[in-house]
Amino acid sequence: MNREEALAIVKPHLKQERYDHTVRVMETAIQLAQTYGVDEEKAEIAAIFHDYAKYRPITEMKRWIESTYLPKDLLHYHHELWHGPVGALLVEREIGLHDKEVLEAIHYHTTGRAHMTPLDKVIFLADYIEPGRKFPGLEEVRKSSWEDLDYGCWMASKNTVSFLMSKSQPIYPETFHAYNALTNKIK
Ligand code: DGI
Ligand code: FE
Ligand code: FE
Ligand code: FE
Repeated sequence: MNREEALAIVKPHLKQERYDHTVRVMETAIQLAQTYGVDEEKAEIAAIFHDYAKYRPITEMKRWIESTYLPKDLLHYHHELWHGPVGALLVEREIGLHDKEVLEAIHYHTTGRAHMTPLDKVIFLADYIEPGRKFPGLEEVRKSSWEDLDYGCWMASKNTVSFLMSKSQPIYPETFHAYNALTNKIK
């Protein structure tokens, strides 16, 4: 599957603004992959499909979580966290994409996880820094992202945790696991 084929497959599943975000994540992910010696084709395909399940009805995502191997604890957290894991499942089932590394990068793109792979980090960070994003503190993260992949991910993860805490939101364990593992990794 080449880039054009993959984009054509994902397009009908997304709104225009989300499709435009996807293209920017793809471009950013390829640049990060080139910078850090990560497989560019895997970064491209994972980026294209990372938000594949973003617009599935909440009830459908809930059913996929209940009826498959997906972690049941997701059901106790915000449904915004479901589209990554459900997306990985559906990209495998509906698109027939079986690359485990790509599927895991899609699965964990929102929360991160402990001991993220380089491909996980590229997708997690590209989703955070793509040029259409506007978060407080983003310019600093953008700058670090091209100097040190772990440091960039750590800053993105730290910002997300701080933001959620400032809003008194529950934080999913994997989000903390990502933050803790990255904190131990940077010096
Ligand atoms: O799908 P996107 O909008 O491109 O981005 P995303 O998949 O990274 O989702 C980002 C949202 O997920 C953002 O609003 C922060 C939220 N989020 C990330 N980790 C957690 C979380 N929300 C809660 N409640 N708990 C988390 O641990
Ligand atoms: Fe997402
Ligand atoms: Fe993200
Ligand atoms: Fe995204």
